[in-house]
Amino acid sequence: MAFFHLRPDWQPRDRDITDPSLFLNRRRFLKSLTGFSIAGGLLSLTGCQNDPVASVETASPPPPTVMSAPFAGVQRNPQFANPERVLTPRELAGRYNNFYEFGGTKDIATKAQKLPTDPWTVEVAGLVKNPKTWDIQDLIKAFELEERVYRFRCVEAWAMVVPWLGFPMRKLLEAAEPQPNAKFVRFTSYYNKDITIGPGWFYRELPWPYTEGLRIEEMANDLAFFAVGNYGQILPKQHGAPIRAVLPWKYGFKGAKSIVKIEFLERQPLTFWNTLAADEYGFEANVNPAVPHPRWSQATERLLGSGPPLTWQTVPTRPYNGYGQFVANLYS
Ligand SMILES: Nc1nc2c(c(=O)[nH]1)N[C@H]1C(S)=C(S)[C@@H](COP(=O)(O)O)O[C@H]1N2
Ligand SMILES: [Mo]
Repeated sequence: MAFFHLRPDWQPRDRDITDPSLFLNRRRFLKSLTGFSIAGGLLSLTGCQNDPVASVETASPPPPTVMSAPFAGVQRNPQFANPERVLTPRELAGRYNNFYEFGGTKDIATKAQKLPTDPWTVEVAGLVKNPKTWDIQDLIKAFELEERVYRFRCVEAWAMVVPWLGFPMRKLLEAAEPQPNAKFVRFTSYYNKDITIGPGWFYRELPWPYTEGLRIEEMANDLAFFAVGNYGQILPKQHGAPIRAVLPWKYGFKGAKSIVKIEFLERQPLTFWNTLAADEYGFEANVNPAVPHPRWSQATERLLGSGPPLTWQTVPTRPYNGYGQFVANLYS
């Protein structure tokens, strides 16, 4: 099946909707690491006022997704059909991205189009009975796909609601059969210094490739998901095509994009953000309104595109991003 030969019909727009205050924080942090500024354009101030009227914490589930050909017949999992919050418009989710390999600005949707996704393999390695290098198309065919509408929470205190297409991580775990001494998993993102790593030498100093990790029990949890599409279409490159992790009870940085390697390990792995600043980006990184980030509160979050047009609505942050019933027992 010519699955990933198809290109998403997504088109970048000229206007950037970066939120300056939050973005500058991380940018300042990156700058503080070396004392050099990241090259970048002026930030737009459009669309940053709240819409006090919009009711975004709605109880009605979003309408069914129109599935494009590769996903025809894929069903929404009824357990994850109602995020009790308005769906983020696809075009907003697809142009407000973090993908530092392509730079520190919010226009990486355009820059990420350089990512070569065909051919693509995912190596499953380390402490497993069945190590295997999967062709992405075989990997997708191996597991039944489903749709899940998840709340998503970035550590920068913005949030969105996205319908992802993919399969639970547990299915890959069962296929790989970790050995008893495998306690952690590490995800490694695509890295090619000639294609990625943003502007200038500064980026070469960061601990590439981007890596993230989980405890095995976290990977086995119902919520842990590999996404290969969203909004009924194959995953746009800026969202981490052709396969990325989605861990809705954790801050967004835990969800490594464009995964090329999945390794099972005995020890907790070093990860990208944790290596840069362990006090700011913990390994566990569960969404928690009671624990502020060292440089900002996590008590509330700003919902991307939650009012007309391009406004942000401030809503309370939920413990575990509202998924405590699934995961709280992992942390007792
Ligand atoms: N490889 C890689 N994965 C990544 C990142 C990144 O910079 N590189 N950013 C993370 C962060 S901070 C967030 S919030 C989410 C953003 O996902 P989205 O752009 O699809 O919304 O991707 C995460 N995964
Ligand atoms: Mo993030």
